[in-house]
Amino acid sequence: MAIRIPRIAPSQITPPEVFFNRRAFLAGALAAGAGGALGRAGAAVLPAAAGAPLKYSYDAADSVGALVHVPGQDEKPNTWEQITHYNNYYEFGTGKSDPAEYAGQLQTRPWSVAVGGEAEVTGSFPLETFLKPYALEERIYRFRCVEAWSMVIPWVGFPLAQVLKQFKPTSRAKYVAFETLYRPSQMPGQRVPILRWPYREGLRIDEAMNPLAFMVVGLYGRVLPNQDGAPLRLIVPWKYGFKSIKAIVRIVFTEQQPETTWSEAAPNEYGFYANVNPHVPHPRWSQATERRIGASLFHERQPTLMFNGYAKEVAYLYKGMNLHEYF
Ligand SMILES: Nc1nc2c(c(=O)[nH]1)N[C@H]1C(S)=C(S)[C@@H](COP(=O)(O)O)O[C@H]1N2
Ligand SMILES: [Mo]
Repeated sequence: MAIRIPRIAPSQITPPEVFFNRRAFLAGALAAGAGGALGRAGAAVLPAAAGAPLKYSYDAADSVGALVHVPGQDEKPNTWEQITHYNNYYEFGTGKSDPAEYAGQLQTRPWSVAVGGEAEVTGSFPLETFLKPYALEERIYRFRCVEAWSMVIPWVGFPLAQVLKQFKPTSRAKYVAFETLYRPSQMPGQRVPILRWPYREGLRIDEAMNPLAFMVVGLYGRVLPNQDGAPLRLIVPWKYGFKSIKAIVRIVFTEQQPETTWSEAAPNEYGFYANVNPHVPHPRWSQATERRIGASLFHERQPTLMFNGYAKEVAYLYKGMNLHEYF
């Protein structure tokens, strides 16, 4: 397995408590405002380079870590505005602008993460305790929704593999399952049975151990906005976006493949694997091309890349599997 993620110097890595303190003023601003204030607060503190070509660096005081070189980093990242105002987050409605409008009401502190199942270490942990062991880095990844739109997003977080090292799944664990918060009082979409709540997702353990699988707490060097899955979400860049579950409160190691929300809702349309694959059409549309959010009208669609461009890094996981069957 060839993973092109160079080591980053410890000096370039920010411990989570420093990251959150440095940005406490922003968190305060976000907490104080309603959903509508989110975009304004975010815009006010955005680095000037937001949306600029990828090879910029944050100013030293604001740096959250090295720019980690992964495929996709040659592409221009989407703007803060695009990433925070074109979202899928059905807990806040099914419209693309609903999350930006309504997710501000979700209280992300206090927050705790429960870890259970087939692991040596289990329990319920305040978010601060859960995050403590991990150094934060920035990863600029392509992001591809099953609906055939895409973005390039500079996330801040830490490899999921480090979480597995921390909690030590036993040899019986073959999968890791994730669950989103269930709080209909602050997540109005959960008062409507459009999906079976809470939102659930999962990966095979070897997928979770792949260095590209990423736990996210930030965006553009800032605390993750609620509409993008604060305070903690998963990003699996070679899979369709619905695998990248938001607002995680539970992580369970299992022997059996876990039930996942979208594959349960429409098993013929959304599989457990959900690897980005131009050769496997969705039953209702082709996946051969994608629409990059913000692209010029003259370049409306671009070819979908196998495993979203991360084939070198992840293809070994699916050797011998028929990806038409395990879609
Ligand atoms: N809990 C939860 N997680 C979720 C979703 C959701 O509705 N609820 N939508 C998924 C889908 S379909 C996509 S494309 C991505 C969108 O992430 P973004 O809004 O940060 O771009 O989140 C995924 N994670
Ligand atoms: Mo999606």
